[in-house]
Amino acid sequence: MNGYLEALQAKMSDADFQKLAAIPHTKVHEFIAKASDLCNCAKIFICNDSAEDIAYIRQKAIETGEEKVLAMPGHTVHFDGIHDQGRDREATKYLVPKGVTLSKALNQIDRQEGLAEVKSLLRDSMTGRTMIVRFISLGPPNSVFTVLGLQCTDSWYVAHSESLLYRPGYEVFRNADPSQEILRVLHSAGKLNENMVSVEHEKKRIYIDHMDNTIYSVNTQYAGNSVGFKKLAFRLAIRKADREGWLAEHMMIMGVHGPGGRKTYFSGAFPSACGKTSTAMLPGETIVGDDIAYLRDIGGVARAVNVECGIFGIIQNINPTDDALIYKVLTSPGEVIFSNVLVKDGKPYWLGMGCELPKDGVNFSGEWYEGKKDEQGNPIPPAHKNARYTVSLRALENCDPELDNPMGVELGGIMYGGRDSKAYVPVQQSFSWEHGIIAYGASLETETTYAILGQEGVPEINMMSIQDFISIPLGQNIRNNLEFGRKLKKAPIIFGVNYFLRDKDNGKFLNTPSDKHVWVKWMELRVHGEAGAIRAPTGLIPKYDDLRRLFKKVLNKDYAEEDYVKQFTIRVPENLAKIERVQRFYQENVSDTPSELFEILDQQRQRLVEARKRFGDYIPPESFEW
Ligand code: SPV
Ligand code: MN
Repeated sequence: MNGYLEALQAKMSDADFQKLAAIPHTKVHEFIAKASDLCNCAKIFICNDSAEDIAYIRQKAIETGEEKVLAMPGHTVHFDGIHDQGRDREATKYLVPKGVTLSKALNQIDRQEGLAEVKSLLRDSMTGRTMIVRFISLGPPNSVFTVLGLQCTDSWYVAHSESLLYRPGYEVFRNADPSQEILRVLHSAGKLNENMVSVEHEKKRIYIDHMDNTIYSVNTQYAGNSVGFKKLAFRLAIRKADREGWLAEHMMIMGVHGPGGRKTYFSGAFPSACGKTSTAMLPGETIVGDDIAYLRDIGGVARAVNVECGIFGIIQNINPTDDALIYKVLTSPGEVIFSNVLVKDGKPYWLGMGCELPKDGVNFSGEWYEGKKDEQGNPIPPAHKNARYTVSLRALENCDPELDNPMGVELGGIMYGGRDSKAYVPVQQSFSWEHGIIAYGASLETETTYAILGQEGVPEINMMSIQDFISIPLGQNIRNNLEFGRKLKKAPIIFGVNYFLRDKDNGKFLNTPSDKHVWVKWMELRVHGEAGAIRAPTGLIPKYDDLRRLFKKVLNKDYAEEDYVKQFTIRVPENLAKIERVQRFYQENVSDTPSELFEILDQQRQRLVEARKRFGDYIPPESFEW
């Protein structure tokens, strides 16, 4: 026994002590002992992932009032405070030692200063409470992809969410080589009000100490800030991947059915609220993951796993017509945690669910009634736009059977998608791996959404959709991606997608949400060389006839040529402006940008300028068919 275990014994039952003692990592004991001392918890609960422990955590979440039971068996609801409804960029900082700076684009604070600050906020934060310890396997267990995760939290809701979202890791820890690296998270919800909601939002801090593989999170409950293995440990995983030569990505993974019964796997990076989950969940296709993927070169091919095994998804606009599969899960018995929805008579309601919402109920602001206003006098909506649901992927009918394959799935294609109302066409294929990484991945721009606190609709660079999570110099990340594909015997084909293009005259969206299914099927054919393409200045774009056939087959829709022309017209001024913004961003913010980025974008500019000379500013796709 080491001194740490002994020190912990007083706060644990015999059973919990035995569970912890069976884990041979002194580092684990040390982390828990230091967390316990700092936060001054009354008790410690060790979860060994047994059915009993898992049920106990859920029960405690209900008993403490962090979750309330809803009418449907298995359903509960959790509320986050009015100022805690999304990931918080301002409060999230990287701790950097003296003399080191990460890219200017990242929020950072001196390590010593930051540690002192966050520790002072965590000090005694668990007085009178139980600290829950969870062991997680990020990625399938016993696989080359497996990464160990350890979280201490005083929130039963957070621990419960982890039961649905992550693979159990207790046995993995027990059997792991004690020298193995562990990603660690210490979280406290901080001071709570009578509704069990964190109140000291101005003292919310999420600090990333990559030198010690530890994340500190305090005075927040929103899962993106508190469930350590979502975006928190992801930041540490990006560094680990950088050191070890693989990729940790903000990507969904899906299987797409092609002709002759084949299935082709794709991964896709999209910033929050840009269609990532809804792409992964397209009916008739299969879902491997909707948020975080690890990619490795195995035998010369790119293989990927889902780091998680559940979904913390946006519930707004989920309705029986557009999202039949998930709607069914959300309205049937089974384990679901709703957050920040409206509750009336034990039933959850959300915006865009396809029926009328009650005029009163309970929501993230407490008792809610139509016309209720916030402190600034703005009307409070019945449910938050970023209201979410948490479910296990296994609850979905179309969960892919390869979810737990320790070797992952082989990727045929990779998509990058932003929220771009002006420039990029709905779908295009890159000319090469490098062109895809630079022109679609590194140039990914998006207009800000409600998933992040702050103003909406502002266009900003979101490199490979990991701008908020990147914990290494941005240029280094681009280089890692370029290298990764170059080393493969067969690199996945890279596509750029954009579900948010608008008509330049009337501002209306040019596509409906279901159209993405056609783009996905087109990409599947392209991976196998079974659809044609037109060489446009920004990439290889679909031919009308192929899309017409696919629209009929996939959606039973007649696709008008006029719509095709509007959607796939190359908008030269908007594309030139985009290149300008991207290059400026990297020039001004990223000192280690590889020169290849500027070269590839210069070539794209050149192609656009030449096309403009021949065809003008707005070039219908058929002009390039020669
Ligand atoms: C996202 O916002 O990208 C999410 C939800 O997937 S969060 O857990 O908040 O990151
Ligand atoms: Mn995400």
